[in-house]
Amino acid sequence: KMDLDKISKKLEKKLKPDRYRHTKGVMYTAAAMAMRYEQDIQEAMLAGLLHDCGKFTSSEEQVELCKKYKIELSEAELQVLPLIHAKLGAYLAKEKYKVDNERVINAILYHTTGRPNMTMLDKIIYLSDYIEPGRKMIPGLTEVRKEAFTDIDHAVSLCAKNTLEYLKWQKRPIDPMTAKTYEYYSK
Ligand code: DGI
Ligand code: FE
Ligand code: FE
Ligand code: FE
Repeated sequence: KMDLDKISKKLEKKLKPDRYRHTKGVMYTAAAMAMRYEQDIQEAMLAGLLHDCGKFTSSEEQVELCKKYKIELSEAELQVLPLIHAKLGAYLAKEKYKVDNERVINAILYHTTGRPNMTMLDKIIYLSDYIEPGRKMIPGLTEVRKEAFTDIDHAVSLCAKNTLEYLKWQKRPIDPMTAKTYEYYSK
């Protein structure tokens, strides 16, 4: 079993400096949210630390790695390459970083699209990814940051709404899971 320090050192070698900085930002934000919502702090930090471990290489190579490891990709994922790192990351966390905690694996798996009826850890990672201190300022971020520590479900709904609006504006294809997350949390 690897501890946070050991995984952190591995990731520092694997990830680009900006991605590594973001990863640490998500890890500490997840720790703060775990404190606020009385969740396991170590577990939140582990999920935060590993959430983007699939992003150590290009999308094209991520697709190749999924083939190699026999990770099945949906039609949507093959069309929307930025989604793949979540699935690849969940696999790597389990197989390469020896995480045997299913809650952590799921939080990594759903950190990009979210999902309906998320666990507390899913929400913490989904939101920490969006609000960590190093994220560049975008409209609505201040409100999500505040709501993340006030009303977590409302924060998820705001985050999903912002993401969906941004994707529509960019005319990018929308993964059904991204849409379902918004639908579920906007009610
Ligand atoms: O890996 P990060 O950059 O830290 O963040 P992330 O894993 O949340 O992925 C970010 C990108 O994924 C962001 O630009 C929004 C995008 N995304 C999320 N859901 C969808 C999506 N992109 C498309 N095209 N379709 C989606 O449904
Ligand atoms: Fe990510
Ligand atoms: Fe995200
Ligand atoms: Fe991230």
